[in-house]
Amino acid sequence: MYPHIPYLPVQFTEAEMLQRSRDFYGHMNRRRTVRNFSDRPVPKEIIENILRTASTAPSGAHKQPWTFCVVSDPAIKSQIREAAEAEERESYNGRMSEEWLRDLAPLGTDWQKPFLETAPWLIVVFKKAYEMEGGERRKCYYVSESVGIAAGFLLAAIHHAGLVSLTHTPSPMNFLQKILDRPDNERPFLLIPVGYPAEGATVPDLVRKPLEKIAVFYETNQIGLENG
Ligand code: IYR
Repeated sequence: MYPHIPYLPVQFTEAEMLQRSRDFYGHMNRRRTVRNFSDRPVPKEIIENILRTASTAPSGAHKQPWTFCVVSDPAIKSQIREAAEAEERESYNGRMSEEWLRDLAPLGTDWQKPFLETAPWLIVVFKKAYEMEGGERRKCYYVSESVGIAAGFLLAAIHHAGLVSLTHTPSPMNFLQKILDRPDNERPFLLIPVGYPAEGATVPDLVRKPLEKIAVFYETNQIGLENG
């Protein structure tokens, strides 16, 4: 067992919590997936802090089953773009269903992925199907859940820093394992370009579902109690 230490609670008054929860929602609601990136450089230390934040995510048995591969090398970015576009070209020209293409049409995406070279940093998130420890295979648990949560923290940290990201999922993306020379236990999960938005960048004017559409509350039935 780990030695246990007192939890240091982050404490606020109810009024402060109300304000903070509102403010945080307002801040997160401004996050948008951006597809047009500026090539303006972003200091490495900002990226390092963002990655540290991502790695604070909870994970099954605290295995932290993720590796973040961070690419700024233009030669590697070009290789990634070329391989991603080759797969995407095939996907858009036959591998994706009619329904899928219709669902994507409002977003205006296509097989071309210039942002893979323009964005100053590409973060490639790998999930670890298992871990190697001293030549031995060790299990990881709830890997997709854990890495999905870490990726969520990553996107929030990128936004919090004032940068933009794109959750890109070239498919299939095993080419990333080869280009980045990752071991057998690591599988590519998401490819996330990070940087500043291009000047004049636009985003689709989409609407997020209201609370009533995304949440169901089960509370004590006050009327039932009074009558019962
Ligand atoms: N991977 C492709 C297609 C794509 C799929 C979904 I679902 C999106 O929300 C957006 C794009 C691409 O990156 O273009």
